[in-house]
Amino acid sequence: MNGIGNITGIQSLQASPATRPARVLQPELGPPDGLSGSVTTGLPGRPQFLHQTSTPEAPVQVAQPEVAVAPKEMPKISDEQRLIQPGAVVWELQPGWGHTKARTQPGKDYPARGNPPQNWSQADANYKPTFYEAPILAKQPDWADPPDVKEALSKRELQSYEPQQLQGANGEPLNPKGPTGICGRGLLGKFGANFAADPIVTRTNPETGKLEMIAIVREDLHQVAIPGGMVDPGEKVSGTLARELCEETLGKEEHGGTTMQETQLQQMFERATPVYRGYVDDPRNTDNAWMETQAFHLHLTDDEAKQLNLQKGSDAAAVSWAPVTAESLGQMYGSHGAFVKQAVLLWQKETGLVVGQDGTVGRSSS
Ligand code: RP5
Repeated sequence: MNGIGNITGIQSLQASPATRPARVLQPELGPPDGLSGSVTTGLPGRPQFLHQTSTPEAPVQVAQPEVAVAPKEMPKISDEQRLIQPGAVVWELQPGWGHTKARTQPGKDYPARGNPPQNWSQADANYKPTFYEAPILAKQPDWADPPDVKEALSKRELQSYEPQQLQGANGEPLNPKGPTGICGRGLLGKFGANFAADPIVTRTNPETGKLEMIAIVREDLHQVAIPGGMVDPGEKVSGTLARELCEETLGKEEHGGTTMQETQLQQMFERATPVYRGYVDDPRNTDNAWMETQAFHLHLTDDEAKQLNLQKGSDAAAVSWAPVTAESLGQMYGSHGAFVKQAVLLWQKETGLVVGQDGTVGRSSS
């Protein structure tokens, strides 16, 4: 197995079929940390970030194109050998796509998903999703809503990056991408969107000349993933990105105070490239609770990368610099392969470099 897959070796809600459109609420989330100016415009295939309501906290940082640390002789990469074909759009990130795993893969300890209909308009009286909420939710942890949906939504507004927001007859939020075969919240604490952030950190390996990313093997389903995590209340997204990277890949104890390295990483994430914001095709998603994320890309110089001493931390069975290859992208958790593809697409445009199917960084031969 090539690429990221190698790191495994190192170490009661019933969704009502009668849906009605919910109020479209403008989330307060806004763009993170002064990055909004570079989010919406320009490049083909770049997702439009909806509901941009807040004002950036800092002036927009225009990322300078980074020249990758390249081997002396850069290989020529033909169009056929490219990881992403010229003019490609990351289809998985377009509206209507990216809802496969949430319909077919059960999360850890979840019941089987059955055979959910394709969309809500096909979810008639015959659609009977299985109710599942993880036992931990009965203990009402502080990161979760109260079990009664009406009580939960009387305390907060529903927020989402997705343009379509639906609610069932009892006010329960309905998955914006369609039915999943499971109702209730599953393992997710909040009704509706549960917000995460995903740091895509890459380098060009000076010895192999290949593009690599920091990848973990998740503890739950043992799939290769971006070391992302949930956004804490009131936390800046750059803070989440740095904290999760430290907790999952640099051996920092969960919520163990802010280290110097975390502060430096947070500053670095303030110049990161926004890659995606919206629904994640996560195996934990249900009809009434789902993951949404903001993914950012940071390409490190060799010196910067050397300063990171990768050690597996919370939620990670393994961590490694792993080559970004066509094969490894297809094996990643949730929509993570599509996020990394989008990051590579943008990075190529920014640097003029080309990434091959085996991760080799080079120049276009055309
Ligand atoms: C995914 O779940 C997100 O993309 C993010 O990577 C992750 C956050 O959940 P935990 O890793 O905290 O479980 O949907």
